[in-house]
Amino acid sequence: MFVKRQRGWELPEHAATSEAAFLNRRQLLAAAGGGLLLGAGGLRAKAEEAVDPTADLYPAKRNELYTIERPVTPEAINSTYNNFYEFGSHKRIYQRAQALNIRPWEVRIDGEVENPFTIEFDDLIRKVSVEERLYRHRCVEAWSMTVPWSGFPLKDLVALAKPLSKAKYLRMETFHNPDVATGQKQSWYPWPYVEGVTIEEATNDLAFLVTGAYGKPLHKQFGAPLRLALPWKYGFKSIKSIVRFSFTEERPVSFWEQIQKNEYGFWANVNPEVSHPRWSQARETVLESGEKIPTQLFNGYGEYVAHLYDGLEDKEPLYM
Ligand SMILES: Nc1nc2c(c(=O)[nH]1)N[C@H]1C(S)=C(S)[C@@H](COP(=O)(O)O)O[C@H]1N2
Ligand SMILES: [Mo]
Repeated sequence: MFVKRQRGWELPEHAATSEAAFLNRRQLLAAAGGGLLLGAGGLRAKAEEAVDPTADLYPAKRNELYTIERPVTPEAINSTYNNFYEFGSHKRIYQRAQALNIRPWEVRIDGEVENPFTIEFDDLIRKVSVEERLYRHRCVEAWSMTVPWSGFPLKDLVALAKPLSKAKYLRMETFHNPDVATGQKQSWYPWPYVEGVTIEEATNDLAFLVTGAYGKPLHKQFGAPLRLALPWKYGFKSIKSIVRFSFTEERPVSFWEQIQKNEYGFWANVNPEVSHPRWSQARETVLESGEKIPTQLFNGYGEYVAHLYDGLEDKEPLYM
């Protein structure tokens, strides 16, 4: 059992959203003017970008099927306000995250597949086709942003993996290295970070494996070199810095689900009408403006994904 103390996910709504509200217009302008917020960590990241072996893939061609109805969140804001508990349970982890070594980066594919295998990230990315998509992102803490992600459909990785018919779920795991990611020394968390989806969700067109953002290889704080984007679900489902994909018969237990399952369930589909036990999900604070806007069912992606949940409504807590 872990010791009872004040933790990030236990903050009341006003505290959970205060940092988003705190990014006021003046800071937005300061951030836009010269990328000053990036600091030393950002400069180091820039130097590494120059030698990134995937740099030739960016900017990737935009897939116009995926559009947003509000402006893209400025990179300087989005890349300095991150949830990445491996580097700390607050939002200002971008400098610490630069300690993550993302080369070489091996990805393990195992479980119920024809042949388990390990592949270098740089080989994996050459087996797929990278495109750009504009996606909304809605954190369970009631803030949101819009991002130009680059990457490839998760279903393309599923196809490479060749799952057996008994595989019903895909379980994903983040790296585990407490020497580099000091948040992982906090032993009351069930490291490594784990997330999971059904095979139907994994092969839905919207499920996107992210390798870049803003026309460049992914910043470390975004979960380089490989993270997920599931824009119809709360942000914690979009696992960062993935090292392992396992196909399973049993439903995997997610990191947050293990910590507090009545607040952060397996399904976690966005729904403005289903409150978090400690705050309303009806509205969201736009990261860059502090504006509060209505939250949409499935974060506005119902036409793509609503059918995945037909017949499950009364059986499963789909929105928690
Ligand atoms: N491994 C890992 N993945 C993670 C998290 C995390 O702490 N660790 N945080 C999640 C949460 S709560 C959100 S909102 C998004 C944040 O992504 P961003 O920092 O790129 O905005 O990442 C998700 N993926
Ligand atoms: Mo989140």
